[in-house]
Amino acid sequence: LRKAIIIGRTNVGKSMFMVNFAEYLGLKKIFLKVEYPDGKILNREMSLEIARSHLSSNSPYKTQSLQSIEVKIPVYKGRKEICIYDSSGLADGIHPDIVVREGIVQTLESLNTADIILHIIDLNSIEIDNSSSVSEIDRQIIRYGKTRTGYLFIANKIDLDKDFKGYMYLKEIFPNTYIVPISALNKEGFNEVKSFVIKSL
Ligand SMILES: Nc1nc2c(ncn2[C@@H]2O[C@H](COP(=O)(O)OP(=O)(O)O)[C@@H](O)[C@H]2O)c(=O)[nH]1
Ligand SMILES: [Mg+2]
Repeated sequence: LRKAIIIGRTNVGKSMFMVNFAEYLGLKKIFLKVEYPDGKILNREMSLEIARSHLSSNSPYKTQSLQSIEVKIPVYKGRKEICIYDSSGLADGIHPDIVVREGIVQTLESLNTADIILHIIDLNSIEIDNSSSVSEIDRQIIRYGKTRTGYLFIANKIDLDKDFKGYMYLKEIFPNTYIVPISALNKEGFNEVKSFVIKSL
């Protein structure tokens, strides 16, 4: 089974993207597999509404372990099953909480075995003409992405980005990186992501 992993800082909309993208691809229900850093695995079934409200929130580090869902994606002559992993957020420096640290280690380890890496940044956190508003961890992931196939840089919350100013600024500071603007909330830009995933399978 091909693996796609969603990574990025906390609160950028990773969990929201996973649930809404799964719905966009035709899922009517979420069968979530949660893998804890200690190896324990839990399977949970929930409606899309419950998944949205339980998995996505504005409290940081809501997602503390790897969680995944299997979705079928339409490809040439049929459908292919892929597994989409939602991960706990990455942060600069060393987080004081051990549970958070373990989650981060788990996220980084899973990068090696991923076929597709969907790296999400929050446009709402970008300040125009302040290049340090793009964190060091995001810059590192972009650099790492260049060494890999199947890497996509996604700029989320375009619905909050007035006149696409944040998106234009990102394009300016990363001129050699393909950036896909989306709204995970409103399911905008999903066709671009879907095409990329299909192309990478
Ligand atoms: N306006 C807007 N809010 C979003 C979007 N995507 C996610 N959010 C909000 O951002 C917050 C963090 O989302 P979440 O999925 O938990 O982020 P995660 O920590 O990266 O998994 C929640 O309050 C979401 O409702 C988006 O496209 N637009
Ligand atoms: Mg999350």
